[in-house]
Amino acid sequence: MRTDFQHLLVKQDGGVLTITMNRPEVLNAFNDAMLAELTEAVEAVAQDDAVRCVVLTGAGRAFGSGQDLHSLVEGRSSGAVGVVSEHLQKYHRVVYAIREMPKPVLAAVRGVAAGISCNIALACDLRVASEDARFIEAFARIGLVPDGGGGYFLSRLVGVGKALELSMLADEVRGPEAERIGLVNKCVSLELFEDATQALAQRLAKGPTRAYALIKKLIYTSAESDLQTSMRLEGELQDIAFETEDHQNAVVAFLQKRQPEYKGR
Ligand code: T3D
Repeated sequence: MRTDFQHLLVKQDGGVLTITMNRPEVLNAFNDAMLAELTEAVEAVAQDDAVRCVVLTGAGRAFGSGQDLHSLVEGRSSGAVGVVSEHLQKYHRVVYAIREMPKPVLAAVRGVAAGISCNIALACDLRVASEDARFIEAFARIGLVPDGGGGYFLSRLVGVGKALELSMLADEVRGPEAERIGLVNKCVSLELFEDATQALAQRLAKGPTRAYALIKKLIYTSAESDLQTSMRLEGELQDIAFETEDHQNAVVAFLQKRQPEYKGR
């Protein structure tokens, strides 16, 4: 995949590809160009077998501040933004690409994650936050509803009651509270943030990647289905997992009392 983006920094370290949204002067707010680049990068990395974990983060003091409100106003006055639901489909494409990515996607959130940036973090499979992280469903502050899948992700992560509270009051949730209510998987101090993120990402990148893709499918599908449907799917996916090199080698490694080395195959 190309790496010469205008508003993204892309760096690969072993099996981990880190995509950094890079408009720090506006706290990494999304303009159309950054959104198009993020879509391109996320879709491209899905096809790259050398990448076995993706980290999504923001440059500077924030993860992201949502839709760029300057662009929104300009788009409105020029007529470029017409029906907003059509514009939202561009965001939905990124959300789907993250969810369908056949490898783990980790959001690394320091500072503010507001509006649709917050919900893109929630679309990721796992989240690490720093203690100074501030999750804000900022939409109601400007008279909007949560978009980018917010209505879906929030209630599943924190329950309907809390989802309503966060969406209506649009108060910020700091890193430690986000961990307590299940909005993030792990909250660490700012000093440990980079190391903790990379350690988790490298661990995932050295894991059984094909099983991880199947696990994503099982867990996300099961959240929408009954037990019978889930267990039917579990059988189909286990048939696939059973044939992978990683599974077969891991069983041999166990019997030989050594650690397995997963190849992602
Ligand atoms: O068309 C569609 O697709 C509609 C979809 C909408 C989806 C959405 O995401 S709606 C929500 C949009 N986002 C917001 O409403 C958040 C707006 N920003 C803020 O409320 C605050 O900036 C924050 C709470 C995020 C952070 O506050 P703070 O005090 O840490 O920073 P700040 O000083 O407000 O911001 C720093 C700079 O970033 C500042 O610029 P300046 O004054 O230094 O030149 C500020 O204007 C700029 N900035 C922050 N957020 C945005 C932004 N510029 C453009 N768009 C932003 N969203």
